Amino acid sequence: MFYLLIYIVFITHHKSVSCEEVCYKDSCSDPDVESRYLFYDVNPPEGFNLRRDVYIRMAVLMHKLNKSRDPALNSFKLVLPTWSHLVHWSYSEVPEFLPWSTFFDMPSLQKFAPVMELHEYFTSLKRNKYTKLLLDRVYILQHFEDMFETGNFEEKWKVEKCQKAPKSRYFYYSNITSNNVKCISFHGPATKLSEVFKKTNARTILLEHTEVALHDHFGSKIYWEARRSMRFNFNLREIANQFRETYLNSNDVNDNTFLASDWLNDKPKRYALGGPYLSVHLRRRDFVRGRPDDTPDLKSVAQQISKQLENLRLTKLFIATDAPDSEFIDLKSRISEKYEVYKYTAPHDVQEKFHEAGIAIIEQIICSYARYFIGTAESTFTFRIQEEREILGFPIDTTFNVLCKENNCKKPSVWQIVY
Ligand SMILES: Nc1nc2c(ncn2[C@@H]2O[C@H](COP(=O)(O)OP(=O)(O)OP(=O)(O)O)[C@@H](O)[C@H]2O)c(=O)[nH]1
Ligand SMILES: *[C@@H]1O[C@H](CO)[C@@H](O)[C@H](O)[C@H]1NC(C)=O
Ligand SMILES: *[C@@H]1O[C@H](CO)[C@@H](O)[C@H](O)[C@H]1NC(C)=O
Repeated sequence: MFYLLIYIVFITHHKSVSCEEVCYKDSCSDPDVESRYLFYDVNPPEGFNLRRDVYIRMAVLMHKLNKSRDPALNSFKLVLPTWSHLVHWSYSEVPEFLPWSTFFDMPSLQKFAPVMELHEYFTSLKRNKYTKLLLDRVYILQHFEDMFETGNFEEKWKVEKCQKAPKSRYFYYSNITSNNVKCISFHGPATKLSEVFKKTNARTILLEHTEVALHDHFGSKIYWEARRSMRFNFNLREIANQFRETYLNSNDVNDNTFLASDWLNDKPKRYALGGPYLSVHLRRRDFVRGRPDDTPDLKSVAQQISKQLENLRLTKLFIATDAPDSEFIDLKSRISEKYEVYKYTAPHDVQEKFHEAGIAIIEQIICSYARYFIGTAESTFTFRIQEEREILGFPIDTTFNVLCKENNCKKPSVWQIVY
C-alpha cells in the first residue's frame, strides 16, 4: 500500500516534470492543466465597435475549436482583453481596466463560445501565488509585406521577421510578459489560426494584432449567432429602456420588440414596429476631418432629418452623436420647434460606472428601438446599430439608411440577419 502510494506520487510528479519541458514553467502548475488559454489584443488605435467585430472573429474560431475532436484544440478558452486606453475615450483619469461584464452579458457570450475574463484567469493563478504572468508564446500577426503589391491574396501564414519591434508588456499590464515572441505574416480567416495552434504545445498563447485575421464568412448563420450572443449588460439595457419609456413613449409591448430571454431562442421575424421616434447616429469629430467627401454639414443634416420626420409623421427625434455640444446646439436650432429633439445625457453615477463606451452603448440601444433609423455611412458604430435592429426584427428599409453628402449619396450595404 505504502509502495503504491509512493509510486503514484512519483508518476504524478514525473508527469508535471515532463510537462515543464513542453509548456514552460508558469502555466504547468496552473490549476486547470487540461485547458489551453488564448489571449488576444487588437491594434491600439481601433475603436470600441471595431473591437466588437474582432471579438466575433475570435468567438467563431473558439466555437469551432470547441467542436473539434482534437484534444489539443478543443481545450482552448478565450481570455478577453480588458477595456482600457481606448483612443476615443477622452477621460484622462487613472487608466481603468474594465471587464467585459461592464458592457456585455457574460453568460450570453459563454453560450456561444468558451470565453472568460482576464481577472478570472488572474484569480485562478493567484491560488498559486503568482505575481507575474509569463505567457508561453506571443504571436504578433502582421500582413504579408508584398500582398498588396503582388495582388496575391491566397490564404497562407508564415513565421517571418517582425515588421515592427515587439512590445515588452501586454494589455498595459506590467505583470504580463513572455520570453517567446514570434511574428506571423498572416492572410486568411481567423479559423486558419488553428493551424498555428496545432504546431505548438504552448498552453498560454497571446495573439497581438488579431484584427489582421479576417471573418470566416461575414454575415453567415454562425456570424449572426456570435453576434446575437453579444447581448448588452442588463443595467445598460435598463437605463436605455427607462429613457425610451420616459421621453419617447416607447416600450417593448407597444413597439413589438420582445426578444427571448436567451438568444438561443431568438426567432426570425420582420414585424418589429419600434417606438414613435426617428433615431439618427451622427458621427462627427474625426469623420468631419477625415472624410470630407462623405460627411454632410449640419445644415444638410437638419434638412435630411426634417424631411424624414415629415415623411414618417413623427414628432420625436433621438440623436446619438459624438459631436461637441456646440454642434448639437447648432443642429437643433436648424430643426423646427414643432419637433422634440432628444439626446441622452448621462448622470454622474452612470458616467462613473459605465464610462464613455457605456454611454455610447445606451445611445446605440435607444437608436435600435426607433421606428426608423438613419446612420452615418461607414461608421462601425452605425453598423452595430443596424445589426441590433436586424436581431430585433425590423423591416429592412427602416434600418439601412445613412445621411448623405449632397450629390454623393451612397446606398449602404445591407447585411441581413441569417438564422
Ligand atoms: N456617446 C456617443 N459616442 C459616440 C457616438 N459615435 C461615436 N462615439 C464615440 O466615438 C468612438 C468611436 O466610434 P467607434 O465606432 O467605437 O470607433 P470605431 O470602431 O473606430 O468606429 P468608427 O470610427 O465609427 O467607424 C466611440 O467608441 C464613442 O466613444 C455617439 O453617437 N454617441
Ligand atoms: C464546449 O465543449 C464542451 C464539451 O463538448 C461543452 O460542454 C461546452 O458546452 C462547449 N462550450 C461552448 C461554449 O460551446
Ligand atoms: C497583474 O496586475 C493586475 C493589476 O495590478 C492585477 O489585478 C492582477 O491580479 C495581476 N496579475 C497577477 C497574475 O498577479
